[in-house]
Amino acid sequence: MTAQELNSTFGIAGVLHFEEELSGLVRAQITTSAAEATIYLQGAHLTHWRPTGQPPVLFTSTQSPFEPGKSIRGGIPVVFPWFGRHSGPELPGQQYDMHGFARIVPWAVRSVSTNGDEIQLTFSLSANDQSRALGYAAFRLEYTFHIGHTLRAQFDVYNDAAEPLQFEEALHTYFSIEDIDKTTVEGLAGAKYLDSGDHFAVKVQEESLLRFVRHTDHIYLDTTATCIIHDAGNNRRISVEKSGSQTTVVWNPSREVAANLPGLLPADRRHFICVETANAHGNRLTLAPGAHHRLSANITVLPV
Ligand code: TA6
Repeated sequence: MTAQELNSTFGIAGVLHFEEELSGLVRAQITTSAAEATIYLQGAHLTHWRPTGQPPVLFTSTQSPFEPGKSIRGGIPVVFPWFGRHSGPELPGQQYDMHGFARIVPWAVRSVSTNGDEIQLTFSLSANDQSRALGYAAFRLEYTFHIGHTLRAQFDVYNDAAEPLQFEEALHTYFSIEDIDKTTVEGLAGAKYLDSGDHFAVKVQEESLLRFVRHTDHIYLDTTATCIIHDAGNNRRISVEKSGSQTTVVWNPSREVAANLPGLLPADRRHFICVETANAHGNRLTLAPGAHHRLSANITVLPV
């Protein structure tokens, strides 16, 4: 659907408006008394959420590409059906992009509804020629954002195939923080993790507060805990409460790594951390034919 068609089907005067950028990407702009938000149809990618009275909660890079087929750097990229590099058998002649294809293809808007000062938008993506060529023939995704004082992202995977569906998934959320040196993450004490920056060595988080004193790319397994980001520079805490998720990924690149990442200024690393609600590596999921799985994250800003 074009932005014009989306506006006539789903638009709400003063609250929800769709617009097309020069690149051809279409985005939804949302403004309610509780919050404002922006969602691109490509990847059903939420790039901005700000509860009223707060600075933005998500980081999106000023250097990010906003172009068809390119991943946006920031917000909540959705990772499906593989996390990181593709690890299974690959079909000849196909390109297996980092973190899967769902974040770089256009999704459809399925429904919009309001409830008090909260608005809900549901997006969908089904198997198509492109996914079939990669070996993913019969799945359905439904992704709902509940946008209000709290942000709830709900990601549903349905297996419509006669075969089991194996996949990884993540809401690869980039949080905006004032200063990485003043930021800690609580909630992962005692959890086992794979250290991606150290050849995926298996380690255990000893400290109750994770500090960012070196390159951090940790894949915590078998954890369902709520994480609290202490964003001391902004005088706030951000709670990430999750369900249907056994993996939490925490990522903040070193200056050297950040300098080589596309769509990012080296100095940006001071102003974001990713705390990702996921099922990856040893927590990858297998859905029986006809089965369904829901992953969700509730993000709330709390006072110090
Ligand atoms: O989730 C952490 C991670 O897998 C890192 O290893 C890092 O590469 C990051 O995701 C970003 O990936 P991207 O493909 O978006 O550059």
